Amino acid sequence: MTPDDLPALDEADISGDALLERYRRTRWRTESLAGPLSPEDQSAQSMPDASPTKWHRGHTTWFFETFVLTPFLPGYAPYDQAFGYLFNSYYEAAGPRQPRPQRGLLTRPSAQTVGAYRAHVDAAMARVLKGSLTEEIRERVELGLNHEEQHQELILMDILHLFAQSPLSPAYQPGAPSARVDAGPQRFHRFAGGLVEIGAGEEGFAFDNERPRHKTYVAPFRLSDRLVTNGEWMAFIEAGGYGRADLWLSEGWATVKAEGWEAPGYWRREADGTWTTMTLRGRHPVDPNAPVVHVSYYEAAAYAAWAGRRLPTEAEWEAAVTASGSASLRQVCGAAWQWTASAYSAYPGFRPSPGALGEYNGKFMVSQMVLRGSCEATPPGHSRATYRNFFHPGSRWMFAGLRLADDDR
Ligand code: AVJ
Ligand code: FE
Repeated sequence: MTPDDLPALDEADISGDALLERYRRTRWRTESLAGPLSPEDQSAQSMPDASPTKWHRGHTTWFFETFVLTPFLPGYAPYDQAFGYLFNSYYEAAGPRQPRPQRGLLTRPSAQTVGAYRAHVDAAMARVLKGSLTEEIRERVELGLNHEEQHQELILMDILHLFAQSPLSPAYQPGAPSARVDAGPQRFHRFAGGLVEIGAGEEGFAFDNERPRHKTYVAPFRLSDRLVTNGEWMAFIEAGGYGRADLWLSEGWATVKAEGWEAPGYWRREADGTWTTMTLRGRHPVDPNAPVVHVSYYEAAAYAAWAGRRLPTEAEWEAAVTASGSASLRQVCGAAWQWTASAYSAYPGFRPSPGALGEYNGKFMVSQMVLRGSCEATPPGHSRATYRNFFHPGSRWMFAGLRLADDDR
């Protein structure tokens, strides 16, 4: 049994007991995700952008220790003074840290000791959550839980990347790929646009980068009711899409050449000419009806150019999924993150929080693109219509695909 099998919690219940139950379930879910992985699986790092599972388990724990326990639990003794250096990810204000590309060199502490660290912090967090909670503590716990959910997805992305390097193509979760379902024709729905409101309002949890809610003008547009499929991507490959410079952004074309890209990440052409791909269930034939995943922004933009369409802006995406009658849009959440044409930057009026937590999202607002929706690896209930994911345009180890848009002409 995992926390996903339990009935959903009432998110409106803001009592300390409810927060403690959410805390326990989120922490347990991380440990459930690590459950199928051996200590060896958990300590390897396959590339600079990916982290070992053991590091994710330690870092999410450090987050609660640093931002809740140390400032708010009188007399709290950190589990180990050295862990600040090991498990600080990128917070300059929190001190120096192990360089990200070298997290895989941390053979110590062992996975078992990281488990003990988690238990130590969980016991102290239970004391905090059973005491009287100020608004500030509540907000930090809430942020810590949403942060841990982001790392739950990263655990799966990163382990897939690691396992894809293995000649054994190990399955994280053995089993058959999900049943093939006909994707059906692609339909473009019209949206009037106009002056729309996007971003998260004051109520409820949202990351700082989703705020403030604000007005923005969107010209009339059209948006596909579904994501681009693997079958459609094969047609792009067969049409020589990866060899036509005219379809690509300059940086994209340079990356195609430098990396030798000929297909989405993890795709491999077998001796019989068919495509297979690496999934969390091991290596399987590519399902032509499933949404394409593991494509970079560069590839998504080239595909859109080839198809005679474009990617939606994040405002178009959000306006469309929140418009009344947009129930006809399929694969909004859960199928794949969807690249948008929007550069990741601050909404008008955005102010990062003071202190180290102000580094959470704001300082990354350059040279990355926004993705909307969520994917199969996203924890249930984690994403929302205003959620802004972001990655560099050349990254493709996320479960990212695309939905096409067009001007309404
Ligand atoms: C939003 C997925 C790009 O991976 O750095 C984790 C999530 N933020 N810890 C990242 C995150 C802080 C973030 N992404
Ligand atoms: Fe983090």
